[in-house]
Amino acid sequence: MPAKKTAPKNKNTKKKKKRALVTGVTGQDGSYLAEYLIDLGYEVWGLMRRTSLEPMIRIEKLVRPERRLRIVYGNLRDGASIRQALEESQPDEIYNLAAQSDVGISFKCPDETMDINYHGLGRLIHEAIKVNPKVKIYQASTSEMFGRTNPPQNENSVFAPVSPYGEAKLLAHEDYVKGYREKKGLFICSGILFNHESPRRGEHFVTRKISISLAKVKLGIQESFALGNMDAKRDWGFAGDYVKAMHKMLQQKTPDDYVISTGVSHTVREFVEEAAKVLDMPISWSGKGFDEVGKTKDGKVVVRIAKEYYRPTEVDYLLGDSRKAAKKLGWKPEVSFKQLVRMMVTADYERLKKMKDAGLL
Ligand code: GDR
Repeated sequence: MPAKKTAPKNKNTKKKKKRALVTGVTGQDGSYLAEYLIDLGYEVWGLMRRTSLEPMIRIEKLVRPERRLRIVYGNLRDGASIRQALEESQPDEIYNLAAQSDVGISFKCPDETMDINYHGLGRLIHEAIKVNPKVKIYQASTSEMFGRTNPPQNENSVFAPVSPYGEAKLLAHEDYVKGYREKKGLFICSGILFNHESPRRGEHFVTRKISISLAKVKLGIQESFALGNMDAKRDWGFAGDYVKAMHKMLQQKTPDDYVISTGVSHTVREFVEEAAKVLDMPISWSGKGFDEVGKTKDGKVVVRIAKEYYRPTEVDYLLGDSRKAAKKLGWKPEVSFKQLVRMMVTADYERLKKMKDAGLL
């Protein structure tokens, strides 16, 4: 029998690696996304601002060096620098995660927040379509755009932001995501992400502040800590789950917007309670308003309220309805609230314990 003919091996038929540019790569989401895309076989470029700090010192903590993240310099506040970064990285997909992302700080720096979160996306789009008109763009939108709209919030809910952060993100969503998609045919998606946390969360966000502070209390490094509004309700998910949704959005035939959330909401107070339980240090509350305190079983006050952590205007209740993402993207969160709290608290406790044992704290 004649031998079956096999096609000659041709090196040129090797599929070209997809290229992704991630802005905000040093942040929580950027680091998870970069790792995820590298594992999927992407060539990943991370946009970083030039600073006097040696960048690899910070980035090594976030993305393991053997995964070969490529760094390109640029700043969303400077169009020319973005252009150079795009020319060098030649991305098929751009994930715009860079932002002034602290809602509380946005009241103190509204102009800077607007410049990065709104105009920054405009600069990125203008340069990106010159370099590659077919580029696909993911924009990090946010549940803060819903502001005071009643829960549950989904893609059809009214936007009513109450912070400079939420306002800037909403303008970016309306003018650049919807505007460029509808009028110019750009492939651009908004991920309307509800709060998403992890052991890599910035230390000023409330979940990480709680996990670090309670771990310090447990280890005897700190006596107590202060919080602001503990009645605020948030729909907290795991950032590692959420970056998968970002990628899925850009793999669809048509660009669209998606709410990404868990559909479960808790108060800040409940987050404290759950975190304290993980440390086997249950907390009970007494007093009201600014006089409320959280005490351990032996009566030690470990949580206080401080006016300085209240915001001029607050988003009271966020609860996402991400049925559209489940149906169209096949996306669902995998980590529950309890698992998330345990993950964060355990990571901080173990890290701080090592430092304490080594005499560093
Ligand atoms: P948020 O997150 O504003 O929802 O935005 P944050 O963790 O800062 O606040 C959550 C809620 O906790 C209340 N709070 C405190 N917040 C902080 N940071 N520090 C405190 O001491 C404190 N005490 C109470 C806040 O008032 C608020 O109600 C995050 C950011 O990541 C945004 O960039 C993102 O778009 C949204 O989540 C989805």
